[in-house]
Amino acid sequence: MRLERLELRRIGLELVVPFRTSFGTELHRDILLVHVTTDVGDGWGECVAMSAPFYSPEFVDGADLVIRRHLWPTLVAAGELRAADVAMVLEPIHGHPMAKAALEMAILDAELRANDSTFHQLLGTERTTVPSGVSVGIFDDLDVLLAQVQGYVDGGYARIKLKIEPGWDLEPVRLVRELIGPDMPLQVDANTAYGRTDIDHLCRLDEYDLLLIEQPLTEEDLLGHAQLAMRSSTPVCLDESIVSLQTAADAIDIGAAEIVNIKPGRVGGYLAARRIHDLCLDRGVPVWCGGMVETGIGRAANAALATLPGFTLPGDISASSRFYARDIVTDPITVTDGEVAVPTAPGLGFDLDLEFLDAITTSTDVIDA
Ligand code: OSB
Ligand code: MG
Repeated sequence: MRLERLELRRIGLELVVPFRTSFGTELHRDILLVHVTTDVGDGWGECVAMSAPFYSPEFVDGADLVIRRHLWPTLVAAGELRAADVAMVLEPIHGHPMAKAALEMAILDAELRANDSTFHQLLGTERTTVPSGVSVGIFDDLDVLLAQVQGYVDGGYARIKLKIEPGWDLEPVRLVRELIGPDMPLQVDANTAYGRTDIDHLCRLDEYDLLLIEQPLTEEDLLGHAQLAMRSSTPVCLDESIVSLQTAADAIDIGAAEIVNIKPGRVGGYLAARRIHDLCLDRGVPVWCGGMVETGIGRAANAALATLPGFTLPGDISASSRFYARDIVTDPITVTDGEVAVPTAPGLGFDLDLEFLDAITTSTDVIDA
């Protein structure tokens, strides 16, 4: 296909409840959508960069700029293109995986729609539903946390993930375990909030029978995670550290990643995400699909990705209503019996509610090829 036009859309959405992690609190989302028009039709992608560079170096204004200044012109200069070529064409530009992933998504969505096929069909998988987990933020008050968790248990989620940080770890985990009972899958995510000197402390989580502990140490500290993995009976899972196929392979080899969280935005796209999945499957390392508080665009694609056979743990693919009162898609993801349905619509699997999208659009910029 040939690229003809890029539309950069910024939308504003409020979260139904503030989402606090060890790196900050979010309530108002400023999301960049990319809409690509080609000679065979159009497609949409969602950039998962957040407003500020607290989770990773990317942030939404930076993603917007690198797309218009570098990524889009490079893709246009490549001429005739398929979605599978995007990552390779963009390789000379260092970093910016979330910005790259958004463009690849839009081009993949366009390509699939043009062929009247789905991402699910491209992956060639059989599963029609995937297990749904929920990520629960940090609160000022333990009672508020327990009420939130109870709500998600009542909502049918297949597993609970608690955000933790120093001062909010052993006690919330103990109380939540007591509340949900021994059989409900429970895991924690520290978003790099601890250091190597906390390894003894983190081992005290072992008594709560957690599925995994996600990214307790800094992104660069693969060795520290390997040291924790040797000491702790709770499996160590990496999120922020896994930025490429190479880091995934190395982290597994040195024993730093007993489980891998796969987020397409963090690794530069859905096709790179699939390759990391394939590597982990080959090495016998379980994977699960992470979330970045996506709208229905990213949520649809994530649900399809999670049908791959190595995704043996529930993903952070919760109902749209966990974060948003109203989504930008016509058929928002819901949870039934702990599972979300893999979308069947052509393309990445969503149709936009254009009227609502227009109502929440804060800026639109069009760049012709
Ligand atoms: O570390 O998994 C994370 C949300 C934003 C940034 C980082 C993370 C998260 C989540 C997943 O915990 C939230 C979701 O989309 O369900
Ligand atoms: Mg995480």
